Amino acid sequence: MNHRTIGVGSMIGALFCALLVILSGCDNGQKSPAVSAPAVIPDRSGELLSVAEDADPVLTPPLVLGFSQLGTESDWRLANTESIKEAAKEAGVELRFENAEQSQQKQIAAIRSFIEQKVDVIAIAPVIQSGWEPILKEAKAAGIPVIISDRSIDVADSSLFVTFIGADFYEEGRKAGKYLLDKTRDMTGTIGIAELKGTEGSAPSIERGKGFRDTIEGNSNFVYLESDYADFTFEQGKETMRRFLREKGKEIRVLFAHNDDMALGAIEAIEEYGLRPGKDIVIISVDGTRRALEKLAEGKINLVVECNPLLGPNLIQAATEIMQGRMLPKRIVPPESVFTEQMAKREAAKRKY
Ligand code: GYE
Repeated sequence: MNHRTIGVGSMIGALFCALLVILSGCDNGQKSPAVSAPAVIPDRSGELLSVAEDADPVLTPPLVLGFSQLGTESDWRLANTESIKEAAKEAGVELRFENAEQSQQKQIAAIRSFIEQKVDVIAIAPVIQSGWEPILKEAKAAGIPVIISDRSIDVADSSLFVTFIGADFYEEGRKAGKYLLDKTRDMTGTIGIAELKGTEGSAPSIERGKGFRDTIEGNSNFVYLESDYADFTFEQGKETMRRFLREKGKEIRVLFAHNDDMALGAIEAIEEYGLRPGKDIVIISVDGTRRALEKLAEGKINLVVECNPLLGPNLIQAATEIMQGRMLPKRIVPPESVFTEQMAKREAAKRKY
């Protein structure tokens, strides 16, 4: 048996909590059977029975969380993974981690394997927005609660997941657009925009793009000269920006990059081309990684809209609360701001990722 041993104090605490849950009849509104206190998890009833048979009630299993991460494409993603691993470790949660390398098929396979393993909770950072219904139905049928983390999904039946923990990408796009309106208010003539979009079909790319467009539309000075997907990576950002410059060269006055890595790649392409990033071309980016804040401090990026990758503590807390039968909000949005050139130096110095 691989159950962890806990102290007598925690055992009394756990029994007390279990009793409270039973007495209060509390639930989290989910049909999932895994909604009671850890001591009475139905999906693991076999194991719990064996605890009783062994007459060794000081043993309790750790919460098992299966997490399907979408990939390793950016500094944001690496910080996100680190945050989740750290938070799980601190809370004594057993994390089963799978990296899908940008493939939805791999994510679906990982989720199916988590179902077979009978994990307590499944969390998914979904690479794209659509196509999740069938596998989420399988998880629901198995009684395993699902948390959506980072990127939103497009499903008609919202009972297929317990909560979505992630940023408001539309608002991030709006912040970028508002800054541009302000920054260019004294510019005359046509203002040519290039846009580096993230992964096609992904929530942050769709929403950031929309928030930005909705905010600047109505101002007839703006013209989209170029807009293409660069998969949120440095390399593709650089390659795609090289092409934009070859095609539209000096007409480009603004670059909106949907993340920092693509902006950093684009900066190299702009310098190669002989223009000054941040001066000849206004650059707006999203995330707030240290490398981007350093470029902001150098004046090579003009604004970084923050997107917070440190979702680990929220995610682990949500998984724990689900297992305790607590009610969770359907949406949990981390606090986020923007970084301007003035604040960049100070922020870059204390940035961990
Ligand atoms: O902005 C980007 C990453 O989903 C919010 O994905 C995340 C985005 C983030 O690759 O850097």
